[in-house]
Amino acid sequence: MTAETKTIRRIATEEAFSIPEVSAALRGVCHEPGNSLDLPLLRRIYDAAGDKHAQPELLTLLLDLEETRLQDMDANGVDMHLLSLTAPGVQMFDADTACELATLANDRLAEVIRRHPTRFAGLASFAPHAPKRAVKEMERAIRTLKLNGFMVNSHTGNDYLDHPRFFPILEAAEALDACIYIHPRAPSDGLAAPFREYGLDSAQWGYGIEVSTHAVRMLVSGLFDRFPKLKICIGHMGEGVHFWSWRLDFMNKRAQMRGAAPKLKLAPSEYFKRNFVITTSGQESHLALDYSIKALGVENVLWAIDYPYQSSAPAVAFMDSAPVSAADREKLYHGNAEHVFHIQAASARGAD
Ligand code: 1DF
Ligand code: MN
Repeated sequence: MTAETKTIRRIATEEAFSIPEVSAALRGVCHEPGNSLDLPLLRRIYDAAGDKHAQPELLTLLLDLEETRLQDMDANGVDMHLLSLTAPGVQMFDADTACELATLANDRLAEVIRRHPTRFAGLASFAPHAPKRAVKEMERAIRTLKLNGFMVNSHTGNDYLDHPRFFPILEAAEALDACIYIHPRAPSDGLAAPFREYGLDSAQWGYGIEVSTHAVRMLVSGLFDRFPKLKICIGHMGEGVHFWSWRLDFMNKRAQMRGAAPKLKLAPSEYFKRNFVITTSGQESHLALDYSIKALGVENVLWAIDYPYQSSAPAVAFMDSAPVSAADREKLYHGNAEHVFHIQAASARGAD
């Protein structure tokens, strides 16, 4: 660390946790019949006895909030984790179980934040497949629990957020001025076939294709004309979406002209700049960071680790050594997160 980076406030924005009740329910999902592409990863984490590539240590780290995690944060100069219930959240449970477990996870999240208000903030979960109850929980999470936004793990029952059944959720997020973080899960059933080999199901490739497809569906669907103030966050340096900006805009115009896509007020890339922010979770490339800042503006890029799936030290080293100005590093490390997720600025809080 240099003198510049030693005292900088670091807020990591895609940091995963779980609670025993959700973890037990996910173990149950591992034993259900079906061919969901989320199962290989779930089995490695939650059904360790049945998998020769098991990673049970991940579960220990996910369930821990106040011991190893705080030590890891202290050791690496990480001030705050913006916590979220790890993927796939509650979205693989039946609607009743999903509502119940989302409420429980949000309550636990609010409790740990109350105990450590300078170390943790949190994104609330809800059950997208029960939109009416989801809206109630969203309102409770922001107004009563004072959480900082929402986490949705991509598709729900193979539907994406451009599906009108989810509009009440988007309307609520916009009205609450609360950002929805769209985190990956494995590609939906219709997208899954080519991802079943070579370990492509999850973070290597499938996660990015799933979320970039989700984001593009939202961008070209017209929903940002309906919900112009809706804020969406995606990780992994924007899942590659802005690399395609020129071609997406050009080809979307053609699709509009032949009547295949709805007419939009703005080009897809303009909605991406206006309505999305991205994080650096698990994508520690200075080249990709530089491109992202140039394409989207530094205000739209937030730092993340993706703990415990990625290690803190290299994520900190990546951002400490990024070739950006001191002012931009402050934005990337905490200023943008404070703004987007309504996290109190350290200066407003006083020294501690
Ligand atoms: C992995 C990666 C797992 C990410 C995650 O949650 C996750 C992984 C289950 O590498 O197994 O959130 N990620 O965001 O890249
Ligand atoms: Mn993640």
